[in-house]
Amino acid sequence: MAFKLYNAPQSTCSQRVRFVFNTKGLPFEEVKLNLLEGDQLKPDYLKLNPNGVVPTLDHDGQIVIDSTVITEYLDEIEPEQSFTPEDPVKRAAMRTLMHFADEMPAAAVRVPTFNLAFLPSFQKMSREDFVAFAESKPLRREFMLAMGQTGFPQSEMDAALKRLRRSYERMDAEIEKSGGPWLLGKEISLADVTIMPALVRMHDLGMVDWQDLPRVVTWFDNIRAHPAFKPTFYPGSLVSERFPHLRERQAKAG
Ligand SMILES: N[C@@H](CCC(=O)N[C@@H](CS)C(=O)NCC(=O)O)C(=O)O
Repeated sequence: MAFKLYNAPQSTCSQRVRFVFNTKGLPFEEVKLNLLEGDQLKPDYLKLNPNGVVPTLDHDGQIVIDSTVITEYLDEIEPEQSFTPEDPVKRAAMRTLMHFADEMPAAAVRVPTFNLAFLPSFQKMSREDFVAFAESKPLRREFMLAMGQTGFPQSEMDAALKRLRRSYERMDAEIEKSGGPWLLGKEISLADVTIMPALVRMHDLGMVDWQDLPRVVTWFDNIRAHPAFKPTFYPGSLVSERFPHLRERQAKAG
């Protein structure tokens, strides 16, 4: 079995898949795409993933796209170290939380990420190049054009931060209901893996807003202590490592 993962070190969706690979100890070849240079929009890549995003899995020539689909696929073909509960009702609860993670924190985290991490790179582009880059994106065209080269307005930032806060509160309620320490109870599941990168990103941006939710604090400590965490977030996986202006911002904030 040969696995090739087209991904990007700092991509939150890629991090979900790397976490599953690393937990299972499955060797995989990593093809690293530079998303700011548009590797994901090149014709050969679009043949693999018409959405023009990472990650994409090539498993012995079979292509699987979409991070949550890939993580479920990996769990099906390699059930050792399973992330999926046996009980169908619990499976359904896991998938519900995976959908929630995609719709709420994973979508909301793009606003602070783009405004704080990526915007300076887009500001260096000419207006024409920026619009052409945005328009070449199958999935994120309108998102990029809405951000423009001045960034999302404060009202959008505030709304995204509120959506993130409600996501942490939802996590807190789920952990309380299941008895923890993970979202569905004693065993880590794909729900935890799916939601994880949004919290890592907010932590990386210096915008932690869950300190008053001790169950979420413990959850975050636990996932960072998981053996798969370090190999997943290898050096260069954090936006603060890639963009020096973020380190300056964090240093100023103390
Ligand atoms: N639903 C997709 C979303 C993938 C996605 O948004 N990937 C981002 C990185 S986390 C990307 O490739 N962005 C490139 C772009 O916006 O051009 C998945 O879960 O795989």
